[in-house]
Amino acid sequence: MTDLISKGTTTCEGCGMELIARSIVKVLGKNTIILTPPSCSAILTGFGDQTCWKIPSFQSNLENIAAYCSGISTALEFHNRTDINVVAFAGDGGTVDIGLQALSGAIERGHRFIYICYDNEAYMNTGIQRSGSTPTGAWTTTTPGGKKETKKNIVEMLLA
Ligand SMILES: Cc1ncc(C[n+]2csc(CCOP(=O)(O)OP(=O)(O)O)c2C)c(N)n1
Ligand SMILES: [Mg+2]
Repeated sequence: MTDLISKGTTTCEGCGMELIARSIVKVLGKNTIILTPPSCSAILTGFGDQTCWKIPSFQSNLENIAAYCSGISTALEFHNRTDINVVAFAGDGGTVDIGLQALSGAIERGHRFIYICYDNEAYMNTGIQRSGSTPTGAWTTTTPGGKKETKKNIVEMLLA
């Protein structure tokens, strides 16, 4: 089976996000459009004309990956292309905090796309700041004495 992410990416050694990404595209295959927001996953999408993906990819803003996916899936539906997977591949900060409004809107409207949140429980790409998904007690650079609040239950929120 062809690897749909090139070798020699610049993610950190042993990065779990990269392994998840490799598994996703292995399962979904090349009929997939993948979007990433600013996050560690954006390293795979790359800069300018350089990318690690061997499938169409797009870099959204941190606030709006679900809005981009809504638009792309609606356009594909218009052209009767139900054979193409649209995938959002976002971190916890881009999902439970900054991208939550767009995700809530997309779910409420019922768009057809796959949303995958790799939850590494902090804003890692910018230097381990606390997110809504950081568990209680966890150290981050912005919670040096441990986080006081609880981890947001995003699944329950979206079910509601
Ligand atoms: C509106 C906005 N605020 C802040 C940033 C800066 N920023 C870029 S990546 C990032 C961290 C995202 O964290 P997460 O979604 O958890 O992904 P991870 O870095 O952990 O992979 C932040 C805060 C941004 N790009 N846009
Ligand atoms: Mg994160």
